Amino acid sequence: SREALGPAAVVLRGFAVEREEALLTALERVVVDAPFRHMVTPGGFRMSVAMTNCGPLGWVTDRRGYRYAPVDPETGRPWPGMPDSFHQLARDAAAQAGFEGFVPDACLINRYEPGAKMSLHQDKDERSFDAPIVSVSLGLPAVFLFGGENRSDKPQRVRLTHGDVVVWGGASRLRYHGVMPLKAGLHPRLGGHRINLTFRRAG
Ligand code: MD5
Ligand code: FE
Repeated sequence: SREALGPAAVVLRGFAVEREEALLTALERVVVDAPFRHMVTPGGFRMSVAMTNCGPLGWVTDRRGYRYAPVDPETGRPWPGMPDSFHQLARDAAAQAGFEGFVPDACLINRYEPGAKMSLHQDKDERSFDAPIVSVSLGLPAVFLFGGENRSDKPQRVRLTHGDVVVWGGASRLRYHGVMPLKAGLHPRLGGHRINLTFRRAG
């Protein structure tokens, strides 16, 4: 099914479910080369969400700031290649939401454990805001906060569960958003975690 969250934000409920085995097998290979790590914000706080990346560019944060980088600062090697199953899912979901020809060059992989959250923020480290962002939820459910153009706008709460894919484009691309602290639980395939794949055109 296809629900509009906003002017250019579409939830494709369960879109990734039939691809979960391919996605999770590919994910296991990515994290062998680029393990999950807790990055530090420019303000010196350790993020509660563990992250890694695949594809030509990876999003990183440290005391120097936020940026996209071609090399994993932890390993000194390029990020692992973007698996075909990831790339195809992102392309197919974007097309389903009306964005034909989406070619991501960055996939940020976020791993939430119980209590992990993401505070309200905007995604604005990308070179252009013309391309959409495709976000894939796997594992434990989360409450997503979908705010407005100003930090003070009261966010809508949206429950995202295993296999849900959201495509954010156009006017929604710069809206404030976040994730509420994850509630403990047990997902049959991912155990006590939520994984989010965030596909972007960054460079
Ligand atoms: C997550 N991750 O569930 C989310 C999914 C991040 C992040 O926010 O920056 O890693 S991406 C949700 C998103 C992206 C772009 C625009 C909007 C939401 N939005 O307009 O609400 O781990
Ligand atoms: Fe974000």
